[in-house]
Amino acid sequence: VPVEVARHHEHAARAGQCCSAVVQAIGAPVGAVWSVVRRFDRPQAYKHFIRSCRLVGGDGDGGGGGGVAVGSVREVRVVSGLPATSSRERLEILDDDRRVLSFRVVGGEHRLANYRSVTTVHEASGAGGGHAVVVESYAVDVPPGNTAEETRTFVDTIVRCNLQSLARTAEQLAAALA
Ligand code: A8S
Repeated sequence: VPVEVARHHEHAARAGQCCSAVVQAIGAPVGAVWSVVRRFDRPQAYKHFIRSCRLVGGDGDGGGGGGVAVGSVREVRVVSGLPATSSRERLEILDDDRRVLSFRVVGGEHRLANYRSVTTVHEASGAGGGHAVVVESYAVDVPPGNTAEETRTFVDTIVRCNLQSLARTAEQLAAALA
């Protein structure tokens, strides 16, 4: 992993915050994986806890080709059964060359204040090509009444589910295009 990409995962967790990272191997080419990850306007394509998503403005300028610009804000509605109903999230980094996406939570009804995450997609070495590794790291405030460990367990579970689902989605996409 190039050092300038690895640096994106060095979260400066402040007091009262916790951070962690999840790694997922995917049996699909990096291009297929990135094409799913980069769609900040369509997280529900693989994040199954998200029921719907709409862009609500922000200072992103839109941009054609099925993408959105840095500064765009999305509002996601969450499926029932979670301690949350909605989240407002701002796109912070979208780097198509290095395959880096980062967003941060700017509002909503949930307990993960100041959540920010960075997702990077990498070519898997070995395996004869056509495989990827995704790294997703985050930092978040520890909610009042919870410990850092409880918070990490909760968020790691969501992120792991999302990345497993991303793997299935990208693998199906790659198979359909083969
Ligand atoms: C993501 C990552 C996370 C999303 C969390 C951790 C969330 O959408 C869900 C439940 C919550 O309690 C918080 O990449 C929040 O989406 C599924 C609404 C933010």
